[in-house]
Amino acid sequence: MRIHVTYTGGTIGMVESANGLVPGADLEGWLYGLLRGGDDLGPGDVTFTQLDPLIDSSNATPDSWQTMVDDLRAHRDDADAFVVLHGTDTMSYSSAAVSYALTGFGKPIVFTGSQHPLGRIESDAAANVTGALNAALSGRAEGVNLFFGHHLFAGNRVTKVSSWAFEGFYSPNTGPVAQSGTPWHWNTIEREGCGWADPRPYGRHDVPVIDMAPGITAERLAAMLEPRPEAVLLRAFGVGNVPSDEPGLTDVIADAIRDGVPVIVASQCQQGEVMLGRYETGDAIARAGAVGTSDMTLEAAYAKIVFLLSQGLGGDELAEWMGRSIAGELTQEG
Ligand code: ASN
Repeated sequence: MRIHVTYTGGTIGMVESANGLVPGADLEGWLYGLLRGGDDLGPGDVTFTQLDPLIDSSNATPDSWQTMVDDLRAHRDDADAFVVLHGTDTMSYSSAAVSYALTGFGKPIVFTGSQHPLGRIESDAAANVTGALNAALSGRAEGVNLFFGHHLFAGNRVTKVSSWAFEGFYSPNTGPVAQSGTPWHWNTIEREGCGWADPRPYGRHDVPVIDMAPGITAERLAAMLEPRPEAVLLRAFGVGNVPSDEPGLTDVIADAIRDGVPVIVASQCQQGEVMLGRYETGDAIARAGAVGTSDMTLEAAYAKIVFLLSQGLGGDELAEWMGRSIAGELTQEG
């Protein structure tokens, strides 16, 4: 088996500086050291790209997602499986974004990173990288995945749940694809999607993510929606409820939709499903044309909106695609 590794940055390869952790460790040397003496994979089986610049993933943008997609595509024929080393902060945005852009890739891709830099004695770097390599080599992983702690997750069903725990990620609506151990335990989760042929590259788009909070006023929400964004991801309560008794608030949302802004409603609950109109508090915005994110994670929903905008979609067409699975990012009805 041949593996290609794309190193994008993140704590895994960071060192201390006067201003906190920054990229700077010899990650490539460390990785080849880790592989030396291995029975199933040796240094000669692995190719390595280091992106320039290496970043803290809090600095990632849709342009960074495209750089990853480009590197993976460029090495498509050089390897049987792919590992992307990435910072944890926005890793689940990137893994979701890559899943939409590479639906026809046909080879497994596994993202991983770590909570501690590789140089620390208690670092989780080696465990996560060897876990990701094992998943990539397993012959059972498909599509885009994320390995962290002792679990493998679908890359567009996963969210960062802890800034410190070694089990830092979870898939609240599907559970993990596999748990590492002797042997690994694999689960069957729905990963069907219609795919996307020849996607256009990711670009930057104006998509605010706005949280509802008790007491938010119509004036405040209206101000946040001016000038008009290309789409908005509204994080509402529960199954997609907003403060409908607040004078004018649902009108602000309806006005934005009338102006052609797709309003996509997510939930502040990590686990669950957006069902607009289940309550009277979500009904008015549903009737105005807002659409829910179903059981997508926030990261999968946000990356999907940016993907669809990058394909030139907008308005009702974009809203309609939010309910259709492209790469297994949501549970489809029926
Ligand atoms: N700030 C880091 C990053 O996302 C966090 C990490 O990798 N653990 O790049």
